Amino acid sequence: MKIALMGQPNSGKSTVFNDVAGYKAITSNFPGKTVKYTLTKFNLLGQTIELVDLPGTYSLTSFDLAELEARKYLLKGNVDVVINVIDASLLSRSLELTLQLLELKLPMVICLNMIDEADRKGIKIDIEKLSKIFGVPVIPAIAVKGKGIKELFSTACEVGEKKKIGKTINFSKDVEDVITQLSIQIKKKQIDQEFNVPERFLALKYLENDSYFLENYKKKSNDLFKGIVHFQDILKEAHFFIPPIFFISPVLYLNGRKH
Ligand SMILES: Nc1nc2c(ncn2[C@@H]2O[C@H](COP(=O)(O)OP(=O)(O)OP(=O)(O)O)[C@@H](O)[C@H]2O)c(=O)[nH]1
Ligand SMILES: [Mg+2]
Repeated sequence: MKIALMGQPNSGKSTVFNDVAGYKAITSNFPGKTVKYTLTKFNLLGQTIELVDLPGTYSLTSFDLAELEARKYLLKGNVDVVINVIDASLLSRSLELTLQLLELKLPMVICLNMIDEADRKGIKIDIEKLSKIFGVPVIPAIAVKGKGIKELFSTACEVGEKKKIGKTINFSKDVEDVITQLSIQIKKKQIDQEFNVPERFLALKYLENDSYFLENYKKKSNDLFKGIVHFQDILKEAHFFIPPIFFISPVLYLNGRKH
């Protein structure tokens, strides 16, 4: 089973990785690039786990080389489970990436790391509710002390075997309408299959003007490109959104929610 550690910089991914990898880790380069990732193999309950420690990413909307490489790695389609490592003491900021990862519809587990830091700051998190909202297991951990790591990986294996997918969080109705219309067009042209991502994820990326996905789209279908601009205009008029900021809105929505 192949498991990838994804999370924002400094969330503790490498600490989780080193806890299971010890001295066995192999550092590799992404082909042709100087960006490094680390790979290890270990056994868990009779199963061989291949674990990759990806570069820290603040979101999946990025122009930073390391972040793009991490995203590409996930999109290649051979990762069985994503462990999203988040810093419990910086929950709101961390969830921006979590919401985007959920849009990829890959089996996922959240490692709610740095529980000691959150405690020190007096932050209390309702783990069960968080897990219910996202539809994925949330495992509390203190990676520096090795706490929660065993449970994290046994849960990841279970999620990978059952191919359990989390929930996506809805935007407001008018935004959802635009996403749905664009998704239908993407599906019709089978562009989602080309990138091996859900059509909804692609629709969001196009609305954000993501250059990586946009380049290919323009070449294939210029009329659809015009359609994107039209949808962006509708959203701009109603929400004044500047594309990358768009994604933050569900986080605000979650914060405003009574937990
Ligand atoms: N207090 C506390 N510190 C932690 C915990 N886990 C990791 N750290 C510390 O947080 C810092 C960042 O950890 P890393 O594992 O390097 O984070 P990373 O996610 O790999 O960071 P990037 O590779 O830059 O994306 C290190 O100083 C760790 O010792 C934890 O559970 N509690
Ligand atoms: Mg690291």
